[in-house]
Formats: sequence, C-alpha cells, structure tokens
Amino acid sequence: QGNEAEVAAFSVPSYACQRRTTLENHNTVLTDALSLLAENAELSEEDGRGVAFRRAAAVLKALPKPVASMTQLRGLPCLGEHSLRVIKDILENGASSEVESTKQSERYKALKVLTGIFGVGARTADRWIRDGIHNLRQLQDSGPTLNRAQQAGLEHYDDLNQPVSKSDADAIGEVVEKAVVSVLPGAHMTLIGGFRRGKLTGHDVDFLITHPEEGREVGLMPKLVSWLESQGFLLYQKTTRNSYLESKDGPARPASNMDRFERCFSIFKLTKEEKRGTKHPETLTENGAQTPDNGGLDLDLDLDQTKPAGHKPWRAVRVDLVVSPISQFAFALLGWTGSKLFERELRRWAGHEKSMSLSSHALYDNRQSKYLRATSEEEIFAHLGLEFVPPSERNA
Ligand code: DCP
Ligand code: MG
Repeated sequence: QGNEAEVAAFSVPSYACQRRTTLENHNTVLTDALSLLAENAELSEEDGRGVAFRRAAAVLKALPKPVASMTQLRGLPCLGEHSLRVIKDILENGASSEVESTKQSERYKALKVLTGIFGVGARTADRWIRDGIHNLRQLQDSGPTLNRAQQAGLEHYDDLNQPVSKSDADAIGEVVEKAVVSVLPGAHMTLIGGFRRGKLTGHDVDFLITHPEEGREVGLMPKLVSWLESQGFLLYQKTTRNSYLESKDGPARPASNMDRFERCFSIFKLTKEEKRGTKHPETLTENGAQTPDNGGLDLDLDLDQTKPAGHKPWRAVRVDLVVSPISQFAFALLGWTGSKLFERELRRWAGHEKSMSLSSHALYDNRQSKYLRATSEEEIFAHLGLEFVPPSERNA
C-alpha cells in the first residue's frame, strides 16, 4: 500500500495566495529547473513565458512530498505542456536537456553576468550583447556610457553578487533604525522582503518606515538619507518620489497624498564594526548557499581598486528603503513582503475573483466603487476573502 500512497495524485488550489508555501521545498531539482527557464524568459523579455514557469515552479514548491511520477501531477493547476515536458525529462533522465542547453548557452551566460550589474536590466544587457559585449572585461574594454547606478554596480560587482546573510541584514537594520529614530522620533521601521519571510539569505535588504501619526512621515526620506550619508554609510543612493499616481496597478488616489510614498535604492557600506555591534553575533553561515552562477566568467577583475578583493574591512550591500504613510502601511507591508509571485497572485486573485484592485497603497472594490480600509495584513486578506497566510508561508 506504500506504493499506492506514492502514486496518489497531489492537489493544490490554483492561486499561490490560497496556498501555504514554506521554505521547505521537497522538489528543489524540479523547481530550480523551472526557475532557470523562468529567469531565461524574463531576461529575454518574454514575461508571459516567465510567469508561466514561475507559476509551475510555485505549484511544485507547495507539494508535501517529492514528485515520484507524472501521474501524481494529473489535475494540478498551472502545469502547462512545456513545464510538464521539463518535469518528465528530469524524472526520466535525471536532467532536462532544455535546461542544460540554456545553462550552457553563451547568450544566457552573458545575460546573467551583465544583469548581475546593479542598474543593468534585460534590455541594456541585450543591447550590449548585440554590440559584442559578453562579459565584464569586454564591457570595460569597449566602454559604453554607464549611468551612475551602473558605475556603482560595476564597482561593487563582487560584493553585490554575494548573498546577504540574515546577520548582515540585522546589522544594517540596527544602523537604519538608529538613523530613523534620530531624524524622526516615534517613527518605526520594519524588515520586509525575503528576510521577513524567514529566508536566511537575500540579494538585498528591504525596510519599510512609517510614523503612527499620518503626515509626520512627509520629508522623512531626505533626512534619513542625509543622516546615513553624513555617517558614511552610503556608497550610492537614488531616491524616487512616490509614483503611485502614474502606476498602472491601482486607481489613482487623491493628489493631496501625492508625494508621501518614497523609495530609496542604495548601496550600503557595511563595516566590520557594524557587524560586530549587532545583537545577533556573526555566525558562520557564509557557506555560499545562494552564490549566483556567473557562468564561469572571470570575476577576479580588480574592479574595486581601493583594496585587494576580500581584504577590505567592509562589504557593499543593496538596501532598499520605503517610506509609507500610516494609512497605507498595511498595504505597503503586504506588497513589499513578497514573494514576487505571491504578490502577483494576490493581485490576480483580487482582480479576477473579487473585481478588486490591490496595490501596495490601497485596495479598491470595483463593485462598491470604494476603497476598503485596512490597518493590518489580516484585514486585507479578509477583504479579499482569503485565509490569512503568514509571511513565512508566502514563499511561493
Ligand atoms: N516589490 C514590489 N515592487 C517592486 C519591487 C519589489 O512589489 N518594484 C516587492 C515584491 C518583493 C519585495 O518587494 O517580494 C522585495 O523585493 P526583492 O526584489 O528584494 O525580493 P525579495 O526580498 O523577496 O528577495 P531577495 O531575497 O532576492 O531580496
Ligand atoms: Mg529583498
């Protein structure tokens, strides 16, 4: 009867936001393969295909056991012909020929290395590749014009392609917290993104900042950035004003709220002292769990000419800061906790199943023609008719 249990079909709801997806994944070989194809599609600006592979991978992440045979997948949502072919190939042959050939392809390798530069997206990378630039050396040699973000990205390439540990995130959190309360007493800060979902490493650290009194957060971001800059913590920063009015993912809100939602993309200088100062002492977790595959290209270029690589007493870390008015805090918290697919699925659920528009600012009910207020994530899930899913189970 053990055999019967093994071939029993799996069953999961069709939207990722209806499922509980922890970090415990019983099908990493399959989900890594599908994620690679998703990434390749995204890098080729084929977003539709990218989402299809992401959804397929997310369904497999939600399964309680490893997939042993194709028959178990019958009836599962989001598994298209293409994804099923990849899964079958791996179950039968141990690997997918398409995934293997993608990994080996010069185009994929070049796209990975070039988009590994902060500030370089798929479109820029594609243009460079068409100009014969496939790696960092060729980029330096042919010297296309780089914007300020890309220059900083290139300068800190190695650091920014190292996974960030939870203890690094905590150390940075202490500095940002100190900055926040000294520029605006009473303001508070929350760790968002992957670390809020319980991930042990990330590609960056994300923080959401608000003040319990509506309106007091106005002007906070420039002060915060000045404080951090004056203390020498920022290697790069670019602050963007709220773009909510222009955003397409939700109806416009009153113009009076217009510039209250700001974001700062930065490169943070994390020093040894800050690491030591943390309440959570540095544990030896730097076993490269997430070290990106740079396609075997030479990354030992001495791009950071100040010190020999690996011997400087600090590292560069991507940090994103978001400021939200308290009235939008729950929406911002939900919208910035991720995962990206979980967010996308929440919005799809809202639109397709509830005729509502969800953004990181608000929830609009098209049937009642009104905004639905919420002061907690729990209330937003309730408005959407969904069971509450805690952050640690949003790892779709
Ligand atoms: N997000 C968003 N809109 C953006 C960027 C991000 O809604 N333009 C949300 C979804 C993400 C979260 O914010 O889950 C954080 O973005 P990250 O890219 O930092 O993703 P994670 O923190 O989930 O992963 P990582 O560990 O790679 O940083
Ligand atoms: Mg993040």
